[in-house]
Amino acid sequence: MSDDLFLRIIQREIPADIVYENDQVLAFRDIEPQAPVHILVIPKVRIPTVNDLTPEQAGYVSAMFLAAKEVAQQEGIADSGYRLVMNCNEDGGQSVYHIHLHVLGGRALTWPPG
Ligand code: DGP
Repeated sequence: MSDDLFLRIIQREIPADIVYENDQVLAFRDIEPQAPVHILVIPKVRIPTVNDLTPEQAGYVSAMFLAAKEVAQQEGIADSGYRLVMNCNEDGGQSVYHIHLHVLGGRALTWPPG
């Protein structure tokens, strides 16, 4: 059994509310939503943090952004606006070590973050 929680979601070992999928990425609702729409977009390969990204994996990063755009349209927040966030390591607030793009929207979001 993998110790990578999000790989276990990809492998359907852990249930998730999946909203989008293609051959490179999976998107599902965050279990602790911070906004009316809070979806995580993840690559279907294990990349623990942004620091681990290689040039060969760049296609996954573009696939994540394209999926985020699709999800925002699906959720009806593309025009009102949304935020894409990726946390890295402890000071960045990362808690799951499989890179993920947070898609947040459905309300006005404050800036700068705390
Ligand atoms: P981060 O702190 O940037 O690493 O974000 C991790 C997010 O993952 C956090 O918002 C909560 C979410 N999360 C953690 N465990 C699960 C889970 O088992 N299922 C789902 N859907 N989301 C999870």
